[in-house]
Formats: sequence, structure tokens, C-alpha cells
Amino acid sequence: MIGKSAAFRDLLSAPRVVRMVGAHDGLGARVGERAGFEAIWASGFELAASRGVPDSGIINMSDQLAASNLINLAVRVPVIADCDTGYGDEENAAYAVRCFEAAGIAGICIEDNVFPKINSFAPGEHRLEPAERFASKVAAAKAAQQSGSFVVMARVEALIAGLGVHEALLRAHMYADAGADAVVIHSKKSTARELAAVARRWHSRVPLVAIPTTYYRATASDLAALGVKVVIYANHGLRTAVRAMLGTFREILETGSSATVEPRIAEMREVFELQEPAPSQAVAHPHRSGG
Ligand code: SPV
Ligand code: MG
Repeated sequence: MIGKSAAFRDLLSAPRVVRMVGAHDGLGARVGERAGFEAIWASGFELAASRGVPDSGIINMSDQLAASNLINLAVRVPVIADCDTGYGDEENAAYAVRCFEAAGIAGICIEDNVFPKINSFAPGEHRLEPAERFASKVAAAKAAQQSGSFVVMARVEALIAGLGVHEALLRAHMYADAGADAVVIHSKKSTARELAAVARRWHSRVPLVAIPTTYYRATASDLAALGVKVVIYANHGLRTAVRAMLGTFREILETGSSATVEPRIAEMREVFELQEPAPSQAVAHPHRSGG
């Protein structure tokens, strides 16, 4: 069996677009895997939200490592952990790589926001690290990995910060030159036009990654046509759950019972199936794999 970082690299070199989905726990990751997503994004936003706190650097490295570890244990597909700003300087990012790699996680993603960051879609000032400084963090992260296959993604927040396509391209190329295995171009526009402007002028073989949270009308095929290799649906599980739970809870209070909501909520047996043994144990008990 190949390691999960090698499996993720195979996805990166496959001649098609790779779709990932966000999760913050083993259950969400299993639902994503069962739906057919090829890899899981251990989302910082989802993890923060699941704890009822903002996505602003409150979740520390140990928290994200523990959550990513549980996610990784729950699924067969590779997991990329959202490590925010890398938790500090070069040394912190390098330590994060050692910890996440040792846990068998396929890779991490670090972004060029200044700590404490705020979520890319949150109102307020988005301050970026100097590009050289962040490139040096990427290089330190890459130097820290033990295996050749561990993946370090670098995320460019220049479009989010309103610094424009030129700055985004400059940074993206610097981070690729520093050794990043993939570069995320994050945008909060309602169309993929801004991303397309970057992708058109991308002169590197390093794969591009998109997170179409706001430009959701762009399909994975549309994005692939622009040259995007990986598409991350970062937070759709949690956003689905929030709306659905609120509706269910209110209806139970309003109607006096759960009778009207039962047809549209998961049956206990469906959840039992998602609580099957972790993949390594499931191999030893194939008759219980649950499909
Ligand atoms: C996350 O999922 O934590 C991300 C992606 O960083 S987003 O929230 O869309 O910026
Ligand atoms: Mg995040």
C-alpha cells in the first residue's frame, strides 16, 4: 500500500481535475469520502466554527493536528491540513511539517496572511506577510519534510487583500520557486474572472488550486479549463449542517415532536454505517466494510 502523500501526488499528476471537500472531524470526512471526493481538506474555518469561535488564529497547531489526525484515521483518501499561517515563522512552519508528516497526513497548506489571520471572507483588513518572508517560510517547510512525497501547498491571499492580479502572480511564482508543491490562488469575487487572469499568466509547472466558495457557478470543468488542477469545496459540509440543523431543531420545538422531520434526517443505521471501524481495522474485517 502506498502512503497517503504519494497517493495525493498521484492525484496531482493525474490528467484530470481533483476535487476535495472540507471536513473538521472523522464523520464529515467519511461523508465526503463516501460521496466520492478524492481527498479531504481539514478546514481551519470548519474546525474553528465547530468550536463556536472565529477563524482567526484561535485554533492552534495542536488543535489542528489532533483534528487532522482523527480525520486521517477515518478515511482512506489523502488529507491536506489547512495550517493557516504556519503558526509563526520558519521554525514553526518546519515543526508543523514534522508533526503532520509523522501523523501520516498527506500534506499541509500555509497562507501568506499575517498572524493572527482572519477568514478570507470576513470583513476587515487582510494584512499579508512580505512575499520574501513567506517564501522563506515555504522553503523552511519543504526542507523539514522527511519523505520526498509530503506535500506543502502555498496559498496566495493577494486577491483577497485587494492587491490585484500582478501581486498575486508575483507571489505565486515566488512560492513555487521556493518549493511549494501546489499554489492556491484564493479569490472572493463572485466570478472566476480574477482567478482566470492569474491562471492565464501562470508560467510554472506547479499545479494551481482553487477554492470556489464565492464564484460557485464555475464548475470544476470550467476551472480545469482555466488550468486549475485541484478544486477545494472547503466548507460546504458545515454550511449544509448549520442550515439543516437549525431547521430541524426549530421544527421540533414548533410542532411538539420530531414526526415531521424524521423523513428527511438520517436514520440511526445510516450513522452506524459511518461509525464502522477505521480503515486499517476494516481491512481485517472485510465483511463489515459497509459499502
Ligand atoms: C478553510 O476552509 O479554512 C479555508 C478556506 O481556509 S476558506 O474558509 O474558504 O477561506
Ligand atoms: Mg482556513
